[in-house]
Amino acid sequence: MISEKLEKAFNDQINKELYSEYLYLSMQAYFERLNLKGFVNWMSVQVQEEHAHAMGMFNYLHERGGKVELQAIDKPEIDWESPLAVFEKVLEHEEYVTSRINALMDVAEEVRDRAAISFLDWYLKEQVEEEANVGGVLATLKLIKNDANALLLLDKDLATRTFVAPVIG
Ligand code: OFO
Repeated sequence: MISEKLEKAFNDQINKELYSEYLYLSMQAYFERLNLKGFVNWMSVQVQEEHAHAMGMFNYLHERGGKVELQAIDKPEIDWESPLAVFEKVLEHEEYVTSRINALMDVAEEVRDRAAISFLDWYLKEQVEEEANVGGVLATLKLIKNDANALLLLDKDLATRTFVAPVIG
């Protein structure tokens, strides 16, 4: 059985993951408006990943005999200045999520829940990957600046990203 304190921390993180899904869905809509279909694809994969992250914790709480308590999801931003501004926001958001996963790990350590610590290890590794992935796109966007042709080339590249359902835990 999971402790109440850790259960609450997991529920808070489920909300953060669902908010991430919502934020990236809003970014997907932004790229639809710009007709950048590769960026749309990249975001749609991101949306699915965030949903999988939330569901990983949702299922884990049940597995541990905990109670899932869904919370209200904040309204995400809907407009950005440029694709570069979007990816700056994505990186900032992922760094925030990493800090929240670390805080969740702190609670698991505090209540000495070794099973949860081992489960959360997957999320820590995933965050390293996510930040690197986003950082790569951001670096390219910084090089591109206002070059429309280069932006369309990147769009082509982002169209190749595919969603692979993660095996969590
Ligand atoms: Fe769930 O990793 Fe992004 O936010």
